[in-house]
Amino acid sequence: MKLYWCPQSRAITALWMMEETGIPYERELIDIRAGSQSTPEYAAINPMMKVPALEDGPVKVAETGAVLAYVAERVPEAQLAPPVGDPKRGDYLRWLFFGPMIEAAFTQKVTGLDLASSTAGWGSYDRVIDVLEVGVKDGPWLLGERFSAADVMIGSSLHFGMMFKLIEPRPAFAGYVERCAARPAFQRSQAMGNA
Ligand SMILES: N[C@@H](CCC(=O)N[C@@H](CS)C(=O)NCC(=O)O)C(=O)O
Repeated sequence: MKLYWCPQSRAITALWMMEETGIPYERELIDIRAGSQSTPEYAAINPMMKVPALEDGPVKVAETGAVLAYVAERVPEAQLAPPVGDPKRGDYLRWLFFGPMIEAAFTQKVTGLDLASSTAGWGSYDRVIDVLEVGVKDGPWLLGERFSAADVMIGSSLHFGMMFKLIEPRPAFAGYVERCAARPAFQRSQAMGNA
């Protein structure tokens, strides 16, 4: 598998995921600050011309949640996804695809966008934050004792949100992000991603 990525970008989430699998993979730098994403060659991999994106033989995957879902299934031995039929599968998928809700909530907070919660797909900033708190407070992971790709998605978003003070440091968030940050794969991805 080849991960298209760039330091100091959302691609660090996918990098963390690749590191969690423990398998070898290639990395190709797309320097988004130099405009390397805006080429017809890269648009053929991700039509949105953003990082991350993944290539696996003839398969091309873009969007962080999709990359994580793909990798979790591609490397079943890493046990980063409850299999089909597992009672935890529903919660796993819900959290795996919850990343864009958090992003929308952060955007609402930063811009002060005033939108009825019945109209906004994410409800409201407060609703997203409260639901997240319930999700992470018991721990150690979203699915209990089992770490999964969903933690990579939510852990990354909460780490980012705490770093940039987009969420209040509630004890449940601080504890969860601390547990994520203690993982060697997280630390390797941060070291590469912030180099
Ligand atoms: N929805 C995308 C967002 C990816 C994204 O926004 N990537 C930014 C870097 S943080 C990017 O590639 N920006 C370059 C550009 O838009 O030109 C995902 O979740 O993967």
